[in-house]
Amino acid sequence: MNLNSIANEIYHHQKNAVEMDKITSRYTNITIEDAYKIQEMNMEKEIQNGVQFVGWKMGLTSFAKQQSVGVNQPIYGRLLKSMEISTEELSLDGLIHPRVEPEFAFIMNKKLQGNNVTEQDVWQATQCIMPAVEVIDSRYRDFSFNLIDVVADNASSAKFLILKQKYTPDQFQWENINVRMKLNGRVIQEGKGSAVMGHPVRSVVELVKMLNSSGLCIEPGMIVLTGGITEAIHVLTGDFIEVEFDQLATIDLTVR
Ligand code: OOG
Ligand code: MG
Repeated sequence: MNLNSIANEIYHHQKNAVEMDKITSRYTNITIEDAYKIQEMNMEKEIQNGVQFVGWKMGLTSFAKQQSVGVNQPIYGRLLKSMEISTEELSLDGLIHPRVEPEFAFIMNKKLQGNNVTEQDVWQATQCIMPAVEVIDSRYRDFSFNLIDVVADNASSAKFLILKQKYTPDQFQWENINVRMKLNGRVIQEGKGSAVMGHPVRSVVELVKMLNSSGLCIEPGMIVLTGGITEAIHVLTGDFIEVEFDQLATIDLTVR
């Protein structure tokens, strides 16, 4: 088993938007550490190409998300500047079978590192919180994978959109914010901030601890997506998605 060649294979499928078979069905000895290593190797390729590494995403931090993909523990992935979309138009070019999910984005202004980090530490390092939408797109056939597969595929990262409106950490009780996703005018997912580990701030705490076990950290200026609040919804060309964050804002997405 050669991690470099597995990383190259996944990278090819990410870049060409072609489905692939799970790596765990072919490399039975592969470990979760190998999967994070593969993720890192592929991010290094992007950095070599001049793409900026802008932050981290947590995934599978809510029961709804864990249930929907059948993986029952949180994972993290890497966010690149090239994944960010800034208009409320979602192009499906380069995507296989995308899904959209509501998230909170934390913008950090201090370094966060170590195994003893607390919620208090995270609040002190949070510049602002913004409503966000993540577009995930597993490179695996039928969007089906296990823990190791999805980590190696950068936690299904594809695109993300962060609203311009910035909120200070103390402006709302984030665990009480209700979120609704409408597809073509019909509500199809509903959730609440508390769906993310009881409170989205805990997702950032958990991220710092997970990163620390690989000698990594959150750097000042980085974005952290704290994980889908509801299940993700499949989108097709022509769909209109409204993601409503009560008391905050609505993100409209037109799929092209
Ligand atoms: C894995 C990525 C999960 C989230 O917010 O839970 C994720 C997947 O569902 O494909 O981004
Ligand atoms: Mg997500």
